[in-house]
This record gives sequence, structure tokens and C-alpha cells, in this order.
Amino acid sequence: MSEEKKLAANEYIKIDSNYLRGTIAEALEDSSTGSMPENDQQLLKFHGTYQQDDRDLRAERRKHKLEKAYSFMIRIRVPGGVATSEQWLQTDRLAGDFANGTIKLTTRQAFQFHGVIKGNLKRTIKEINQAAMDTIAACGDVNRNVMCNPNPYLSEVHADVLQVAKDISAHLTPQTPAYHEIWLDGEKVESTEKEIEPIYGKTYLPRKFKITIAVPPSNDVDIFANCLSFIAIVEDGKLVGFNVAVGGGMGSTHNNEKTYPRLADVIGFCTVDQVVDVAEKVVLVQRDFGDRTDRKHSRFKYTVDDHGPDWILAKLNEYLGYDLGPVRPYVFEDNGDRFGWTEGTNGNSHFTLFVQGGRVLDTADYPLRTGLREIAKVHTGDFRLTANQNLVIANVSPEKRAEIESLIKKYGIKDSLETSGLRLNSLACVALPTCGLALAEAERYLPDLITEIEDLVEENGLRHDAIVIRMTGCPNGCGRPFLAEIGFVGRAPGKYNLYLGGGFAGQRLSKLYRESVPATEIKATLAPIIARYAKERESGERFGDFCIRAGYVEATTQGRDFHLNIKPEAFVKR
Ligand code: SRM
Ligand code: SF4
Repeated sequence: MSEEKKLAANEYIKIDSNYLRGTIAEALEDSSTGSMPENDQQLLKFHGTYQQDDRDLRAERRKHKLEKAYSFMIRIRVPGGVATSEQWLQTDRLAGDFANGTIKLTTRQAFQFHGVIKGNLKRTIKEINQAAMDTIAACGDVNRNVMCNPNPYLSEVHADVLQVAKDISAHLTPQTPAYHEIWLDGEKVESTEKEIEPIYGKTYLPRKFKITIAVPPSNDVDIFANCLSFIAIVEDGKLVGFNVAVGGGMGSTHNNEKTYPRLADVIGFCTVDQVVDVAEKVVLVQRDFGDRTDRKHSRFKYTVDDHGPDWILAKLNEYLGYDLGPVRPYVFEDNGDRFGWTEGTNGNSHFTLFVQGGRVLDTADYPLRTGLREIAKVHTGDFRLTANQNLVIANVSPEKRAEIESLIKKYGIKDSLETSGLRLNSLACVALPTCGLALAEAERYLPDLITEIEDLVEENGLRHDAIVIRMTGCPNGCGRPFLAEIGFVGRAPGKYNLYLGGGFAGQRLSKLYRESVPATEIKATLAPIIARYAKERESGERFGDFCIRAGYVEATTQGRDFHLNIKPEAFVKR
């Protein structure tokens, strides 16, 4: 008989935590340190917050024998990415009162604060809840923020889809009273074990779980990078149901070929009435069959790969007690945002603006945060976060449009026409200085790199061509770099792996083109490829497709092939 493998350490932390309480409440009272005990740090993630330290200050503080400059990142869930003007104003206020004065719009349509010190953690989370938002399950081994296309008022279908996102989000939110007890001074509630977490149980999921809904032809939420996705199927203008896709994910580790990004498989179809049930049962399949022994192999994508999509479908049908229908036809055209003004079907309009790196802040020449605050004060519609870290000032009524337009102008909020196609289609993860896993810069460096590459696109007449370019500070893939046409992934300070050949609609993974390229050589490495693309592309041919046709990289057809067929010249010794 084979020996039972030992569970991963985090499983014991969950088991012993009394449904995510641990010693968080007591540790928050300890003012002798800015940090929290290690086990509580793991549990805090389920409550939506991460302990971090300012990595820019590490060396200096070490020199002076000081504790690291600890602070906390707080992630606010925004199901479907929709926030009211009042919620925007409160988020903006809290960013100034307790965080570092910036709001980060994330790649999963959530808000993040950075730099909240331990002494302010409880108050900040409490005030977030007072603004009718929450942070529970924004991180941790549970279902995360449910994403959906951000422009629901473009048609009634979008409104229906947003409601589905909210329903799934609510259904899969952890039930433990620990959150209320710790952060909101809630009363201790006595309940039986079975009542506490009917879906998750005591050990929650083996790993994080991510759900997304897309309305074709837009794949702006990158459904193929998610554990579970629903593709809206519209017939005669009505939402009739969803194709179900399982097993996507981006995270990998350098030099560990057992880890790889993977595209989700589309396995069946469900009706609108079934969708919450399907979401729950897929989560249960992962709860029961996901690998709890090795956290590098515990994402749902590996459960799907290990057992095969057919097995997953059969198990899902068994859990559901009925069968999913056959997959219905759908087409995705792109995974980017539509910038500028668009008109909704309800008479209102929407303005999508580019937010570099998703970071809302004021600088001397661009007072974006102030501008958005002033807009929120008069805006009667809402704000929508896109999965590309951009923002939609949504549902602007005809009476308010002139006022909003004049504020956009007054604060110099950038129109898409002033920005290159490359920049508009860029994404960068947070990376340094807050992310403890970053191997290289991303958010702080990509804007400058794009400025360099813009010279190339300009020279070659490609200024308004959309090319998807993404950078992350490590291969965890928070900016979904393996779906970009040009992807940079940090290897070491100032060095990046360069990936090419991702699909413009997020439908194909990229392939390693050059390993560990020094930042100083990136422009020269890309120059001949961009020049050839400008001259030799076929009508409508996308940059990622061209890179494959021209032989720079081979197409990656599935996650398991991600590390295969890499050309030897990718590994030039430097
Ligand atoms: Fe992420 C971990 C930031 C979207 C894959 N991610 C982290 C942490 C919390 C670092 C850590 O564990 O200590 C980063 C915090 C940085 C900071 O200082 O704020 C972090 N991830 C982000 C955000 C803020 C990036 C951004 O710039 O927008 C995104 C927040 C999303 C949200 O609102 O929930 C973010 N992370 C993603 C995505 C993209 C997506 O979900 O569409 C991915 C790839 C998809 C996937 O999950 O496979 C992603 N993050 C990871 C991973 C790799 C997981 C894996 O399968 O191996 C880690 C590391 C981990 O979990 O061990 C990670
Ligand atoms: Fe941090 Fe890596 Fe995610 Fe970037 S990709 S935020 S460096 S974990």
C-alpha cells in the first residue's frame, strides 16, 4: 500500500485555526512589533490582508538593526468590479487616511491599499465594511473576487451577467463568524460545525480559487486564466446560459517544469438557473480532489490536468445530479478594454480611462486621484474596474455628461487618442517594493520601458496598433503575462524572460523567446521583430500570431507544452 503523503503545512494551520480565528485578535493588540505571528499571517489572507514590508528600506533598516518596515496590503472585494460613487469616495478617503495615498486597481477588478500599519489595520477594515464593501475572501484558499465584463449597461445581458457574478460571489463567501468577531466587534456566535462552513468545511480549499464571467466577443476578463469561467451565451438578444470552462491558471516557478500556466478547457453548458449550483459543485470537486500535500501542485488546473477534463466533467455531473449540456458556439475577439466614451442601451454613457499600472494617485503633472474624487462627488452612476487595471466612469446620465466631461478635461484625464496602442494594452503587476515575491520591478518599470518601445512602434508606423504587452516581477503571473503577445517575467533585478506569441484574445499561451534579457537590451531585442511585423504582416494579422508565423517562437497549444519546443537560442549565456 502506498504511503499517505503528508499534508502541506497550511492545511494544519487551517485545521487548528478554529475557522480562521487563530490568534489574530490577540496579536493585533501587541504593539511591541509591527508584524503578526507567522500562522496568523497565513490566516489573515482569508480576511483580505497580507503582511508585507517596504523592500526599498530593507538594507537601511538592517544596517541600523531595526525591525523591517512592516505594513499591510488590504484587498477590497468588488464583485463584478462595480462600485458606487460613495464607495469610491470612501475608498479614496481611506487610501489617504490609512494607506500610502494611492488606490491600486487590480487585475481582478478589486481595490488594494498598500502601507497600512498594524495599528490601523482593524480600523481600516472596519471602515471598509461601513462603506458597504468587505475584504473577506479577497485572498486565501477560497473563492476570490468574482469577475465579469465591466460594461453591464451596454445591453441587458451585461446587467444579467453582473447579477450572476454577485450571486456566485455571495454564495461562495465563507460563513465563519471570525471575520465579524475580529474586525467588526461582532458577538461570538455559537453554531454547530456543519453550519459554520457548509461549502468549505474546516480546511477550506486546497488553494486559491478564481471565477470569471465573460460576454463574448470581449474576453477582457481573460477567462482562460481562471479556475472556473462562464461564457455567456446569448440567443435572440437574451441570455440563455453559459458555457463552462475549467482549469485555467498562470502561476509557475522558474526552473520547475512541473509548474506551468494552463488554459481552461470548455467542457459543457449550463442554464442561467443552474449557474450558481454549477459554481458550487465545481468548487466541491476541487475541495475533495485537489492536492492538499503540495501547494505548488494544488491549484485546480493541476486537478484538471491530472484527472483529465472528461473525468472532471463526469465528476461534476455526478455532484450536480444532472448533466451539463453540449458546448455552444462562441467567439472571442480581444482581451483589451474599449477606451473613451461608449453609449449604453439605457440612454446613459460610459467613459473608460487608461490607468497606468492600475495605480490611482496624484503626481505633479497628473492629479488623477483628485480628478476622480471630484468626479465621484457629482457622478450619479457608478465606477467599474476592468480586469486590465483600468476604470470606467459608468452610467453617466445625459444631464450629467457635460459636467463629467468638463471635469475630465480640467484634471487632464487622458483620452485614449493621446496614448499609444501599446500602452493602452499594457498590464504590470505590483512587484517592488511591496510584493515579497518579486524578483524584479514591474509596475515601476514598465511605463519607462514602453516609452522606449514606443520609439520603435512610432518609427514603424504602428502607434495606434493594439499590441498586448504585460510585465510581472516573477512567474506567479499576477498580470497574466503568459497570455500577452509580448510578456516580460522577472528573473532577477533588471533581468526578464521574454515571452512571445500569446493570442490577442487571450486564447493562446506564449512561449519563451529569450531568457534573462537585461533591461538595457530589451529594445534592441524587440527592434527587428517589430520592424518585420510592420513590413510583413498580413491583413489583420496580430503581433502574437505573426511571431509564430515568422518563426520567432512555436505556438503553445496547451499548458503541458509550455516548456516544450523552446528554441536553443533562447538560452544564450550572458
Ligand atoms: Fe497575484 C500572489 C498581487 C492577480 C497569481 N499576488 C500575490 C501577492 C499577494 C504576493 C504574495 O503572495 O505575497 C501579490 C501582492 C502584491 C502587492 O504588493 O500588492 C499579488 N495578484 C496581485 C495583484 C494585485 C496584481 C496587480 O497588480 O493587479 C492582483 C490582485 C487580484 C485580486 O484583486 O484578487 C493579482 N495573481 C493575480 C492573477 C491574475 C488573475 O487572477 O487573473 C494571477 C494569475 C492567475 C492565477 O491565479 O493563476 C495571480 N498571485 C498569483 C500567484 C501564483 C499562484 C499559483 O498558482 O502559483 C501568487 C503566489 C501564490 O499564491 O503563492 C500570487
Ligand atoms: Fe508579486 Fe510576482 Fe504577483 Fe508580481 S507576479 S505581484 S512580483 S507575486
